Amino acid sequence: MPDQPGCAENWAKSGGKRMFEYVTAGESHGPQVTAIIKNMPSGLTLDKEDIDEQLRRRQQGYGRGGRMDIESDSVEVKSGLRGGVTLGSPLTMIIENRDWENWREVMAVFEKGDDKSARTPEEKVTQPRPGHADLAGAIKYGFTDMRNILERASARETAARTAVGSVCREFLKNFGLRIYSHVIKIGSVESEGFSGQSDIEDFFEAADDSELRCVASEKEDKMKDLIDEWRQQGDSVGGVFEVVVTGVPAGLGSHVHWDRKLDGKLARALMSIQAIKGVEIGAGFAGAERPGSEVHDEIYYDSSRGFYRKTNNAGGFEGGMTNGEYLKLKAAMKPIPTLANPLATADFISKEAEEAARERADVCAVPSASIVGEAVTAIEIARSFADKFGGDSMEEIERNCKNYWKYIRNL
Ligand code: EPS
Repeated sequence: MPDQPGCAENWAKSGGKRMFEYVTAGESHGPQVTAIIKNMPSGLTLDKEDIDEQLRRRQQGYGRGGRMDIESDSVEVKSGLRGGVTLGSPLTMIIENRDWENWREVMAVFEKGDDKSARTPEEKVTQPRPGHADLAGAIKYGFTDMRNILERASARETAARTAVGSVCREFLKNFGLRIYSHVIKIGSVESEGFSGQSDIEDFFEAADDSELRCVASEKEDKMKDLIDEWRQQGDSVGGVFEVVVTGVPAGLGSHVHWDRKLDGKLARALMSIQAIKGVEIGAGFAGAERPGSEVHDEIYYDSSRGFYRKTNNAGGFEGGMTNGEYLKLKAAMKPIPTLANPLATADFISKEAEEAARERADVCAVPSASIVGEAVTAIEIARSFADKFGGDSMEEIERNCKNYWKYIRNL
C-alpha cells in the first residue's frame, strides 16, 4: 500500500512502484558514499562521463576548503546497468572517499577499544557548533561524540545525490528537458536572476565558466572579495542560487492532493540540501508585496505557440502543476557553521563555556549547492514525469509522452 494517501491512484497505476525512489548512505570520512535508485525505467542509456561531469561540477567553486584538493569524485556503478543501458533493476552507484585513507583508524567500522576509534576524551567532538547538527543530533541519538552526527550530516552526502540527479537529468534529456543554475547572491552582493533571456545556453554557459557560478563578472569579483575578507576574519559566507528548467510540459504534478503538488515536492527537495534555509518559487516573497494585477502572468494564445505567458512570476507553477512555462526556483544557503574563529558554545560533557569545535571546512559552498540544487530538481521532476507518463521502459514512457505532446499541440 502507498504510504502517502494522495499518491494512491499513481501507486496503483504504476503497479506498486515509485520511479526514481532512492536512498543515499555513507559518512563523510568513511570509505565511500553510496546511492541506490530502487525503481528505474529499463532502456535508459547512461554514460559514466556524464555522471562524472556532474560530480566534477559539484566539486568546483571559489571558497571551498582543503577537502576538495583530496577528492576527485568519480562514479562506480555496481548494479542495474548492462552495457551502459539500465535493466529496470536497482541502480547502485558508489563514490569513493579518498580522504578515508586519513581516517581509517578514527572511522574504523569494526575495531574499537584501545585503538584510535576508541574516542578518548581528547578525540571526541564535544563542543557543538552553533548552526550544525552536532547538538540536536547528539541529544537525539544519545551520543557524547558528535563525530557520530557530523559525519552523516556533512554535505559530502550531496555527492551521492548529485549522482542520482545526473541519472535523472539524463532521463529528462531524452524528453527535451534541460536544467540550469547560477549563483545570484553571495553575502549581500547580488547579481541579476534569469528572466527568460532567449540565449539561455550562453547565459548559463557563463555560469559554468565562472568560479562562483555567477554570470556577471564584475559582481563575481565583488563576491570573491567578500569571501576573501570574511575568510581572513575566520568567518564563513552564505548566498542564494537559482535553478531554471526548460522544456517542461504543462501538467506535471497535480492540484488534487497536497502531496502531489510538484512545487511542494521541489520546495522540500531544495530545503533538504544541507544548510538551505529558504526556498522561493518564481517571484516568491517579492510577489507578496505587489498587487495581484502585477503578479499574475496573463494568458495569451498563438496558433504556433499555443497558450503562453509574457511574464513568469509564477515560476512555471500554478495549482501545484507545471503550466508550460520554464521553472524558476531559488534557494538561500546559510553561512557554513564551522568557523575558523569559533562561536561560543557549551561543552556537551563538562557543560563549561567553550569555543565551538573547529574542523577543516569550506568558507563558501554556494556554487556547489547550486549544482546539488540542479540534481534534486532533476530527481523530483523525473519522478513526476514518470508518474504522469507511466511505463516500465523508456520506449513505453516515450510513447506516452509523445501522445501527450500531440494532444497539447492540438489544443
Ligand atoms: C563539510 C565539511 C568539509 C567539506 C565537506 C562538507 O569536509 P571536511 O570536513 O572533510 O573538510 O569539504 O564537503 C565535502 C566533503 C564535499 O564533497 O562536498 C561539512 O561539514 O558539511
